[in-house]
Amino acid sequence: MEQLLQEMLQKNYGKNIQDASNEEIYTALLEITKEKMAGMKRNEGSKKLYYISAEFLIGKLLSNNLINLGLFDETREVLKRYDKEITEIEEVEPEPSLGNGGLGRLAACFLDSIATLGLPGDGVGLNYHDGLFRQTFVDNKQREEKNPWITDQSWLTKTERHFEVPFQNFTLTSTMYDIDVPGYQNGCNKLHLFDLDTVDESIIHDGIQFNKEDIRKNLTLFLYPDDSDEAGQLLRIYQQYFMVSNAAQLILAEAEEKGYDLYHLYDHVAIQINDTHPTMVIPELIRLLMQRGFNMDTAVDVVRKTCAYTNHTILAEALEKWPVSYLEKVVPHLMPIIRDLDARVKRDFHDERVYIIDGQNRVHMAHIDIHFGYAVNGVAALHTEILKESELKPFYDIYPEKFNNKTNGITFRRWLVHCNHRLSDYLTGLIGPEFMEDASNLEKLLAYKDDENVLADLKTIKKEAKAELKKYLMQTQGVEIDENSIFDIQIKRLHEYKRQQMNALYAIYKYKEIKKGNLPKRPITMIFGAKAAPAYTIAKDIIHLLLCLQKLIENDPAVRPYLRIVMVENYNVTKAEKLIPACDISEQISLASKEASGTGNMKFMLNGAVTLGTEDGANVEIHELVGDDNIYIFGAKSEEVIRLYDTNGYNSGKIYDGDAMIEELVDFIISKDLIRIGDPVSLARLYKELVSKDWFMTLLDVKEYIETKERMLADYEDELSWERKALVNIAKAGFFSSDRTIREYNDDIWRL
Ligand code: F58
Repeated sequence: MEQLLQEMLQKNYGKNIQDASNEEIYTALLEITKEKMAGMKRNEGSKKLYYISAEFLIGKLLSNNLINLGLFDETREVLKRYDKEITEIEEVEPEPSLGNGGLGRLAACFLDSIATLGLPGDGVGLNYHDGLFRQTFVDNKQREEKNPWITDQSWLTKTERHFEVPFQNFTLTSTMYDIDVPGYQNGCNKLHLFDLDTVDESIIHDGIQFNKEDIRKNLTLFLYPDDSDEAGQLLRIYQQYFMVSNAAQLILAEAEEKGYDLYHLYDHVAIQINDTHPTMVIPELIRLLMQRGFNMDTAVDVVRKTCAYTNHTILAEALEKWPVSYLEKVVPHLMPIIRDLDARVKRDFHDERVYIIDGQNRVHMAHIDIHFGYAVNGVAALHTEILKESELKPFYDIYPEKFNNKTNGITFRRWLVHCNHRLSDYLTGLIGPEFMEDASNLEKLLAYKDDENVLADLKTIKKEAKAELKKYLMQTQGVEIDENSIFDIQIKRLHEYKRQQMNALYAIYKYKEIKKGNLPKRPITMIFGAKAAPAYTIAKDIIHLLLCLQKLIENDPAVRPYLRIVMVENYNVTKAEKLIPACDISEQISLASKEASGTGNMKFMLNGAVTLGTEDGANVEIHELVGDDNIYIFGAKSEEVIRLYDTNGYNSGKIYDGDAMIEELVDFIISKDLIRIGDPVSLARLYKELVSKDWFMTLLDVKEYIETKERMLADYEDELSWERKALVNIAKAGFFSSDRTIREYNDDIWRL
């Protein structure tokens, strides 16, 4: 590596390592890595997977690619010899802004595991120039800015592949960009990102505003552009069709290049539809096969044996339903096919809950996936049960054989080896390196459960990570935190069902206790990271509340030494990698039944944090694995929550009126103390939402939440027993390796 780096720096800049800047070293390493990946063997086979997804939240790639190529340690050593830190070189790399949350990060973990297992499988998505927005805080509120990430030297390689994508009045020519996905000690796959050469970033103004009608210029500017009006919704349909038409054309082109018989496409291709955004790939493939001479029945049959669908949520708002009139405007050539599919369903089933086109002339995208795909999976055991027993019950009754569970996973290369090399090195020393190949080997750690030296080492490792986070927050946001405090962290999309507002009520509780003189044994640092969708008003109000509380406490010398709130600006993968190793308490407090799985919960556990959570999503499986002693569970169970929804039995106002403590906490949102700092309209709106609606039942669980957190904080003081909990969590995390998840997808669904 030393020689390669010297040569590259000489060639590019006429410099040696000693004199090169971090930018120059980064670029040289990028080029070296790209060359190495270009020379790698491709994962091949007679059947290939195409994972189509609107999001791929891949994070920075340099370190991970080096790890998977087996070059990381060597590179780090070479740089050290020249007094350079690889972590500082990495700072130069922009983070690709191609995802929103768990769904997109899952897709990225899956690409890593697919390549690592040697399976032929590529990702297909869009090359958003400005990604999801970049978040800044102004006047204690979220502001959205564009988030450009594509630079001259990047991981993207422009290819010679172009496809013609037809829309109602015009046809667009796409360009395919590729990012190599190297497996860990295995072959390489690709992420294909489609784009338009005519996209024009200069049309963006005032944050993230732009002309929504100018499709040639705006198509791939943003992920999830504002869809609060018709033009915005049409733009999303344009994006989705552009993505899937390119995917379908690529799939057929590759199959034809290999000489496959398209009548047996399913022997050579599996298509995974990640959430409903890529659903139009079904009618599009049918259309393209019919262009090649298939009749409709045969095309439907082939496509049905090729496509599988993953559901990531039971929230109605995310199950897309497009008005027929919108589809007619954007993709009129798909409508005859969609109508034909609808007619088939209406012919075979007399239950309007399973129709594709409903009585209000809306097309239910998930229904297309379920009828015209061969597999439907949920992403954690509880979630899949809820799909089968309530949300998708009418479909489960028709097609029980299609439904299956695939509990999510995370790649340990990024979420342990890369983000927490101290812990990973230590584990390797203690239990050997086999866990890198087969994560279930982490259980060997259980042998040290009562070894005080090991427990003390784990504590030291955590402390070092906390000190590092402290440094990072000082450098990036100018806030100074106390590394001896308890780090209590909630990082995830801002959504009412995830209940950041309940955590805010805890902060209010603690603030008031401290004011009364009930000081905690140890200071608490509450850390949040979250972006709110730009049009989601209440989510933005919750961010405002958190920022106001942060300000209130910062300026209160009586409270500040004991309680801090830090809202991390522009939370993303890079920041998650710094926060997770430093965490003591992992907040997983969604309303039971609402969080399909969660994956942050797995990352925290793997890094030795203890979960404070509800019986929701994958928390249920974490609980089963670690046992009652090593997790803190509270709150209503999913059956109760579902019953409350079904019977209209929840009334937050009643809880508020009937409990003086809850009333006091909620009232604080509109107290003089906060109104002085914040926007009275925003705070009052949130207050009103909680007392008069509270759709995600914050007040139902808040008391038990506070009690459980208090117990947890007290338990933290018993050092050995806390570290034992951390150890058990690490040891039991092996199940959540995405290598396991992908093996299951392959065994049960893809059969590559
Ligand atoms: C997430 N979904 C689930 N959706 O919420 C989480 O429980 C699960 O672990 C994860 O998928 C992976 O299965 C998610 O991130 C979105 O970001 C939506 C995208 C479309 C707009 C609405 C949000």
